[in-house]
Amino acid sequence: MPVLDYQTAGESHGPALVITVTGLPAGLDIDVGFINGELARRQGGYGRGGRQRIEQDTVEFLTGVRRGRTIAAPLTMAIRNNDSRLDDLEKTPPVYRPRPGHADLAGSVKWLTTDCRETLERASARETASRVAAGALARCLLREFNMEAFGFVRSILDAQTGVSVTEANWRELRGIRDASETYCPDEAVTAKQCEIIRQAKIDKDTVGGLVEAHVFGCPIGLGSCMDWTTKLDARLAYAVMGIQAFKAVEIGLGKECAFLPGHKVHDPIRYDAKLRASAHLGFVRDSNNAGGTEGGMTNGMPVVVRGTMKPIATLLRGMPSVDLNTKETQMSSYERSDVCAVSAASVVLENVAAFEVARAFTEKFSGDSLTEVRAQYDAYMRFARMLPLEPPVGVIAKG
Ligand code: EPS
Repeated sequence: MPVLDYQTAGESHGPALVITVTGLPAGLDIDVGFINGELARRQGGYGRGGRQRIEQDTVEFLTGVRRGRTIAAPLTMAIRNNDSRLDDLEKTPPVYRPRPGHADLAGSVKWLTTDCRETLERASARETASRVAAGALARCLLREFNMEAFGFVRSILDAQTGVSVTEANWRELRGIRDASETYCPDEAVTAKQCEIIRQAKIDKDTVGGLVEAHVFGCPIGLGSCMDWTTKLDARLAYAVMGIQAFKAVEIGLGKECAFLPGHKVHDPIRYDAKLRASAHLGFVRDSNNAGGTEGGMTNGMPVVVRGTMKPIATLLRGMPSVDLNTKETQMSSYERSDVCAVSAASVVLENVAAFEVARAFTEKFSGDSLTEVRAQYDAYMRFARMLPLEPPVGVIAKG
């Protein structure tokens, strides 16, 4: 049985983006409206460039679906590019002056060309539409088991919200986020972020920021400490660092752990029998500095991941660079781009993080059909609630 995985293909200005997803069980209802909604959100956010007015990203299912449900076959989705002109030399000319911060220089040398377009078409953040589609599809499975993801913008440049997200308030915050032009669940900070982006546009510059995602309802024990490649936090870090323009990733308290002693970092455990029906089985924490993972496994608290997006490398003012053909000093090339894509990146983070949780979920609860996955999930939760299954260590069985 294939494991849950995905691959993306397609150039920024080619005919389409194509996504292959393998390892979903049969019998899963696909919520196309939800996937398209996430694609539309990725296209939005204050500070986006002209491309998003041309595109209307929607997903088309090419394989692996019958009557709106998975059939366990490799599933392929396509997102057509309206701005498709890859071979048109006039509209898509070669680029010889690499942008510092972009893949242009390293890719051109790597593939032995001086035309940066050969690299940039694939390095472009347009590819993130594919990753959103894959993540949103995987969320159809997570939602069957009451797992939900919520992503938002924490900061743009120095305009940062201190809002704290909990299981109790995230739906309300989602409403505020959806009304925010920058996808920040804080009205006052949204206004500051818009002002920063407006100024960056005037300065012909770009700005980055912090984005955050929370995944709620994860049962204890997704991921594993037995092998470093199966640690969920490691997988999340890999997935997040794979998003275009990301330079750092943090789980929970993240790098702040370095500045605090143990008793202020680790989340005390208590048991509340009234809550044993929930995903955390009644093992409650009043703080979540661990970001929902300990030993690379979910601990019943929400999974919290934060990513740092650098400012986009395409600056209207240019950056000092060289012409790869003549080696003369030149300013870097400008292509239509965004002043700020942090809002879009929050949608990408939310969906790639959800995919990694779904991957770990299907590793623990594998099955050819959704019915079998559900049976496994229910059996595990039943056993976990029955603990201890054997006499606890130190207790000698009578007789
Ligand atoms: C993007 C599409 C791209 C850029 C941007 C994001 O389209 P185009 O290059 O045709 O304007 O707007 O890509 C980059 C930031 C980049 O570095 O390439 C998108 O769909 O998100």
